[in-house]
Amino acid sequence: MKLRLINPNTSESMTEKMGLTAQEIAASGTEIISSCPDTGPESIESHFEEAVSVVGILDEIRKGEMDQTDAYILACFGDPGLYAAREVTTAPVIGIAEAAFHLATLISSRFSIVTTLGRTKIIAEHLLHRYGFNEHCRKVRAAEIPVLDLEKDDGGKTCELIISECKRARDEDEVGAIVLGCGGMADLTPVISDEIGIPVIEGVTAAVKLAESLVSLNLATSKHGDWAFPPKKCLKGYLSELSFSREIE
Ligand code: 2AL
Repeated sequence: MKLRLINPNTSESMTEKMGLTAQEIAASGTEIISSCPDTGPESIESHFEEAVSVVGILDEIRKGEMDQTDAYILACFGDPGLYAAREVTTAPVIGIAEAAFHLATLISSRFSIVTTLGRTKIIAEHLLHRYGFNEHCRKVRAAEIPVLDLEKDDGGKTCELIISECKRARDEDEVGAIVLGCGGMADLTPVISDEIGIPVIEGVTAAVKLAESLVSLNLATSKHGDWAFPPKKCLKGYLSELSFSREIE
């Protein structure tokens, strides 16, 4: 099967890194195609950056629809544009935050999230509420790392900050598992897991396994209900090129 991993930010190094992590965990018959939009923010740490990333994400879905994609992964922890993406394709679309929350609750009744910057905590909190995971999440924590610092070779300093915050979550929050709150942390999971000693769930790998499950079970995004294709209408200006709703229908 063919899974398209869309990095909603425009960092090519992060896209490549997440693609490699996804391919490593994927089943032998799964091909991971990783991509990021040409235009948009280089990292997503605010409501504004989330909002402006969505058109690029939908354009990557448009490209995927021309390439027989079996399922999509949105590899940013804010799951930007997830419901819009589900509207424009029948293929399953998995956001890494939602995927991680689901897997976490299957192995522990309570989890904490360790994300990047304090200002992104509210984004994770909105998602917990939206998806119905509030009861399961004890605390959203931030290691106070800008997303792009995860791309720097700093001799492991950034990873140490994440490990320290994960240890605080383990020792203070009464949780059985920790969810890592950024796609850029995907490759660090084995190192962090070894240090923490309780399950650490990371969204990119969680999403690969959920996408594979849905495709194997022949389950597609339902078009009966609010994820039906959007109504056919004229998109003006630069959005006129984003004509996938008409192509799909
Ligand atoms: C993210 C993420 O996963 N990628 C990005 O650019 N911003 N969200 C986050 N909370 O760090």
